[in-house]
This record gives sequence, C-alpha cells and structure tokens, in this order.
Amino acid sequence: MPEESIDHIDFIKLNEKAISQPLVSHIYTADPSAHYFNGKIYIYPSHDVDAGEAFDDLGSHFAMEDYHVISMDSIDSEAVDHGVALHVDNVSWAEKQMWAPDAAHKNGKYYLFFPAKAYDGIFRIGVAVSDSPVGPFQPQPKAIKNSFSIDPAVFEDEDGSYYMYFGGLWGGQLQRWRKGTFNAESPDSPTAHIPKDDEPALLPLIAKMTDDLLEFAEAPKEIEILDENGELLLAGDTDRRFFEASWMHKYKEKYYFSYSTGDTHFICYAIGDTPYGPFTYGGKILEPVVGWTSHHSICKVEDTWYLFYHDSSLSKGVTHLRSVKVTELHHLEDGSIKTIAPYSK
Ligand code: FUB
Repeated sequence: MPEESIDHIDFIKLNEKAISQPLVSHIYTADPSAHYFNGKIYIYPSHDVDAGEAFDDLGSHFAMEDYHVISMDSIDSEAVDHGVALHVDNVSWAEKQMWAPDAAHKNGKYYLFFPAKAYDGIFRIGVAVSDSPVGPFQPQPKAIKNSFSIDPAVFEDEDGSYYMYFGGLWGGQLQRWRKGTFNAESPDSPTAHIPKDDEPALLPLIAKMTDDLLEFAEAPKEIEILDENGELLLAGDTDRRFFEASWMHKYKEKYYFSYSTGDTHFICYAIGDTPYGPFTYGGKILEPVVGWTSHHSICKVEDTWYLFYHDSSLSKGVTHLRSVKVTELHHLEDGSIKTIAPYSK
C-alpha cells in the first residue's frame, strides 16, 4: 500500500478501521520479535528514527542507531519501554543501520541478535548478552563468523537446539551472496544479482547455533520454499516468494516458517516437518499494512497465539516511522492460518 496514495482524511478513516492500535506511541518501533519469557511478554523491535536520509530501494532511510526493549505483564496490559538496551556506538564492528533484531533466553542469560552494516558497507549479524531480558546488552567484539545479510530470527526447538533463520533482499544484500562471497558490483542497485523471473527465487538461510549461542555451529544452509507441486517458488512469483523477515514457530509438531514478500507487502507462511524444511507454501497471514515494509513475529502467550506486526499509520504513512501492534492469530483445523486483514474492523 504506497503511502503517497493516502491523504490525511483517509488516514483518520483507516485508523478507525484498524484492528489494533500502536503498543507505544512515544517512540516509533518496528520489526517486533516477541517472546514469552518467565510469564511475561518481551518485544524486541527496531527503534525507528528520522535521520534525514532520503528514501531509496536500498533502505538507506532506515538509519536506526539503537534498540529498546518493550515488556507487557499480559496481552492487555500497558506496554513499558525499558530505554536503550544497546546502541551502535557500543558495537565495535558496526557502523550503522541497526535493523530488525531478535532475542533468545538460555540458562538465565538473554541474547540479543541484530543485523548492522559494518564499516565496509556489508551487513553482518551480531549478538549481545545480558542477565536481564530488557538489557543493557553487552555486545561481542566481532560479528558472528560467516554471518551476512539481515533479519535474524532465533528459534528454540523442543529438544533445546537453537537455530538462526536470516536473509533479506535488496538493501538486505542477500542477492550479493549468490556466489558465496560478497559481490560488490553495481553498489547502488537493489535488484542487481536478483534471479530472473523464471528462475528459482532466492532462499532464506538457517544455521544451528553453538551451545553458548554466540556463533554458528555449522555453515548456513538455504531452506527451500516449495509450491503445491513440490517445485521451488520462482523469483517472478512475487506474491509468494521470500523477501525478508524470517520467523519460525512450531504448532502441532509442524514447523511454520513465515516471512515477508517485501515489494508485494504480504506476510506468508510455509510448513515443514523439520527446522531445515523443505517448507511447502501455505498461504497469507497478513494483508498489506500502511507503509512499504511488513515484518512480524508469532508468539504463544499461555494458550493463545498472537501476531505482532507493524504499520506506519501513526506517522501517517512515513515508511521508516513505524509502530508495533498485536492481534490474535488463529490456526485452523486443517493446519492453515487464518489470513488477517489489518483494517477490517
Ligand atoms: O527495519 C529495517 C528493515 O525493514 C527490516 O530489517 C526489514 O525486515 C524491514 O522491516
């Protein structure tokens, strides 16, 4: 939904129909990774700011510098901002663009995983550790070895293994890694190195984490997203192919990999039998929201599943000034997920 097409009056009408309102409105927040740790909800979002960078398809206008953690005692209670949990100035390897993070909890420690652009212009993924779920987090001196691109999502399986899913196209640079090393040709083009429409789409990656959650325990592997005929989704299938915003949740012994389709603005899901897939495309979770990006997480709180997501309605459509929201998510009897229309109240 391009923001330019909506005027002020339309925003008032749209917001009246919105199924949920921003969880916090004193700062802009996006890319919410929600977790239920020790009976409380913790949201690890990006902290959107207007740094004065012009909009471009490489996402230069997403010039975030720090992370805040938001907590809620229950799904209906006030969302509390715990202030700066990590700032780019404290991360020795990172220069800028603190994009969508995630967090994990293990043995009393909390781990914040975050992508940022290093001084050579290449996105890497870092990790920072705290004794508290709300930080402050102490960053590791170097990015995770062999990490690249953006949007880490760390999933804890029932056997105690942790896996990181990651990757993102265009400004997220995934297409530059097709030959195994960073391809710096055509630096200003978001679409250079993207496969042709009739070729398989680029795939997200997975890597099992080491026991201390500080490194990859294996070389990252691609995960396959297949269509109803068992064929890889094609690059031209832009309503369904992976773009960014990986997330994993497990429901009734099945693994649900969900993601954003980027330039077509859907949140979709695909189902598999193992954390590594392959995953078969299942459908849409969320219709387009106000703003260019869509990014989500799925979290079970007691017996109810929720979709945390964002939109740009509070900023009246400014793509890089987003707000985190939450709504209930429904798994249907046949294993599918009910599609959510964000402005249908
Ligand atoms: O917030 C910056 C980027 O926008 C994220 O990393 C993407 O997933 C998109 O939401």
